[in-house]
Amino acid sequence: MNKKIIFATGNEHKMIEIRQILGDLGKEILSMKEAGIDLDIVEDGTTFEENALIKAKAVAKHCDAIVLADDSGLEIDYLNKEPGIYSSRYAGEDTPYEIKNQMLLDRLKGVPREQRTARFVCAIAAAVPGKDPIVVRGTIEGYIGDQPAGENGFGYDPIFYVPDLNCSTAELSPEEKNARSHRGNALRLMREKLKDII
Ligand code: ITT
Repeated sequence: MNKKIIFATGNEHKMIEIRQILGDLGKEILSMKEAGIDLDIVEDGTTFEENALIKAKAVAKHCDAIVLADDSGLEIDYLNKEPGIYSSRYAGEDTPYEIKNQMLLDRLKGVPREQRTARFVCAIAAAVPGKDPIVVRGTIEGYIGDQPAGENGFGYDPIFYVPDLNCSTAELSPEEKNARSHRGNALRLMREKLKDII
């Protein structure tokens, strides 16, 4: 019986969402850093699902725990689904998001609202000792606004707007974002799949 879940991420923002949603599985949830695992994993898959599996399997080799990993990103339809799986590397890994977001806004200048559709995608993979790997996908549909708004969240949140609320996901509280986000939806699917087998 594994008592721990290790989530293969170095992103502290993700860990907050993960702990809130998977907390009721009754397992200790650790980030890779908290578990003392320091790996540089090459995410060379061609889909979110492949990359999530690559990360989960790589970490699972180094521990005897349930390992979860996600790969997520923003797909903008007008830009042929860019930045997609390259979301964190778009315009350079270390480029501040104010600049990355402004670059995307510039590329969409003059494009009408109905052609600014976009979605956040999150694939989560689970490597459970002795079981077949599990992969799930969650999404949230929205559109790219005309300007950044909001201070919450991270990454592309200030430019990603939720149609029925007409505000960006950076203007939502963490609870409001979790309730509808791609990662929230994927984590809830994963929680249902895991709860019977762990
Ligand atoms: P790990 O690989 O260590 O988990 P990461 O930040 O590089 O951290 P990803 O490879 O999954 O994570 O890249 C996802 C990128 O997509 C992330 O850096 C953001 O730019 C964007 N993204 C994903 N989820 C997001 C969200 O909820 N809000 C805003 N941007 C998000």
